[in-house]
Amino acid sequence: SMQCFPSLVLALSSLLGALALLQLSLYLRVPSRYGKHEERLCRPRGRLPARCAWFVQELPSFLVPALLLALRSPPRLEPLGCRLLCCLFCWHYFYRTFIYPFFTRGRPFPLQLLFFGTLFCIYNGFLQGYYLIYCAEYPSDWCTDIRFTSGLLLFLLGMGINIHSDLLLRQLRKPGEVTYKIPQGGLFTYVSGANYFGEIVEWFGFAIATWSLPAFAFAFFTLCCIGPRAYHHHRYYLKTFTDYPKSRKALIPFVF
Ligand code: NDX
Repeated sequence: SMQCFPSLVLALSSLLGALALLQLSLYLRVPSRYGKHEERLCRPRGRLPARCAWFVQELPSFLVPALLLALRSPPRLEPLGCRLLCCLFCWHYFYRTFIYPFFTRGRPFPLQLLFFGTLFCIYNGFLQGYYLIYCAEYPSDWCTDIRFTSGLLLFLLGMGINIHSDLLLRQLRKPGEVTYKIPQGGLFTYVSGANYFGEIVEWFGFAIATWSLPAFAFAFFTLCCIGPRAYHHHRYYLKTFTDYPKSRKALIPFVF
């Protein structure tokens, strides 16, 4: 049966960190080509409805750790920390897989990116799940440790911001509409990438709560992936809407 190989965790986490840097160098200059940044030339044949695309792409990040958690024999009852943290990860991806796609009013998603997105979700789902279920060791009072409690708080806060902001974006469109408007309300009052800000806070909270290399690597990946995207969204809005609120920042309220 499976066991912990620390060198595997180290290798997979390092590769995730390297992918993060690759993304940063690619996407600082040009945004990844989906949603409002898709090039007009793209043929409709190369796309899948947003609903299917997000479901397929994010499913492995829920399924892989959930299966690892369920199938481990003997089940890992101790310490509580590992199961709880693994459940947090699955909880986010339960939302992203089974709830978010069914309400999205997004444009069809490019198949090529869907392919890489799915690969990424398999990879990361395995890394986080495998680490928490087979490798992580926490003292029995981890749940009262300041890292766990503050990290959990940040995770919940970030998730709240992310879900609320996704909802505000969705309400900008009637079903079937694909036009872009100026997001209003919630954290959009302060930043153009409110949903991204929430997601980034969420995964740094998760990293602090798990205090692990794989989780910090993933938080860093998230920052490098959607941080530049928030900046490109911001530039798009400034270019498109002459009445765009001048005081609004790209990603971090009052700062950047
Ligand atoms: N999926 C994470 N890299 C990504 C898909 C793309 O979960 O090859 C990373 C995620 C993947 C990426 C994923 C990994 C890296 C990939 C990349 C593609 C290339 C890249 C594979 C897996 C790659 C290397 C080089 C390393 C191999 O029509 P529309 O779609 O624009 O409509 C939008 C709508 N909307 C508006 N409606 C009206 N008016 C406006 N002004 C509007 N503005 C937006 O709202 C959408 O329906 C919706 C949200 O749009 P947007 O653009 O704000 O968010 P989006 O980027 O679609 O993300 C949706 C949610 C969001 O909450 C975000 O935080 C989360 O997913 N997310 C997204 C990406 C990654 C991620 C989280 C993470 O890293 N944790």
